[in-house]
Amino acid sequence: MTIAYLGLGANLGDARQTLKDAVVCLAQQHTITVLAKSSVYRTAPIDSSGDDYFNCVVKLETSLPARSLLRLCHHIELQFGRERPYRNAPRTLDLDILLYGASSIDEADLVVPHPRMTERAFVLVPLVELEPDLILPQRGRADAFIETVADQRIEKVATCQCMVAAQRDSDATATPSTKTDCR
Ligand code: A4P
Ligand code: MG
Repeated sequence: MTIAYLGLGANLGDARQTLKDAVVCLAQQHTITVLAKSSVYRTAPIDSSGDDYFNCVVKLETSLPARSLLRLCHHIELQFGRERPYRNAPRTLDLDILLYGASSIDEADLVVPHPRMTERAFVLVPLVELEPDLILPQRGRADAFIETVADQRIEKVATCQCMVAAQRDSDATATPSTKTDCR
């Protein structure tokens, strides 16, 4: 079994819902156990165009070799309608392997750790949220790179407050809650 971290990104369609559905899809694979998921972040496109992205990072345990995990990622991307008209095009879903155990892989179609992960707030911030003390193979502490991407806009998406609202509404003396977006 290997611990791996995947970066999820989307900026086409209902991107925020897609991230949620993609995590469920990963968790349904018999070869994968999802161990943790970061918050979802709204992020400015970096070297890309279109709407803001939604991004998150998932920590998982898998019996798959790295290459098979990549194939699975591509398969799931396709299921979510991924098209590749050009590099860094807006996308319904992108699944990147950020880390695969302590492995360093440098092959034509698979490079791990992901070569651009330390340049991107949309990867570093959710990753460090999940693992504050994470050490990257040959690169040192992940959190040390965060100040170098401080100019990239990223904001945590508020989590659902439904349970809090339901509790408040059950108290007859409380003001009824406003409708909450649960996605
Ligand atoms: N590939 C090589 N290594 C990996 C890896 N570790 N994980 C190959 C996944 N794929 C890997 O990827 C292109 C090729 O990279 C694949 O054939 C695979 O074999 P792709 O998903 O087809 O295309 P891409 O995602 O456009 O390319 P790439 O190089 O992964 O782009 P980046 O650098 O990941 O950037 N801005 C915001 N705010 N949020 C984003 O999520 N994403 C990108 C994509 C740009 N800007 C963004 C975001
Ligand atoms: Mg990709």
